[in-house]
Amino acid sequence: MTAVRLRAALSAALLALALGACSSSPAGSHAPAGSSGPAPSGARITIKDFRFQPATLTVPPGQSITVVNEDSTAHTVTADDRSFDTKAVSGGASAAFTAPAKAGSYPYICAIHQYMHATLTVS
Ligand SMILES: [Cu+2]
Repeated sequence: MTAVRLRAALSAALLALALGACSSSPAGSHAPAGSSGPAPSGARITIKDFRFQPATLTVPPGQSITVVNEDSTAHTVTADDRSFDTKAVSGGASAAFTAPAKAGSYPYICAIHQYMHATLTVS
């Protein structure tokens, strides 16, 4: 008899614990997966509103550069001299390329929207 009562009390306590754990976990405290992982250690170019940000970026030779396209249309990061070219990066997607090994100033455009200009400086 007492064993049955004990078990009932136990399961009630467990239920309360489970409910408490549930309601104490704030909804939406976690960022959606993929949108904000650990910050990449390399450089980054963000494309937004048909503009490269920053418009001028200076990196060491061979630096890995992440390109994040925050527009809804595809863009590219294409060096005028073709020393780098991400090809089309879909809207909302990201890509990466490696900065040239040779120091210098590398103007680049979006090959799809050729009025989009920016410069990568390697030094
Ligand atoms: Cu574009």
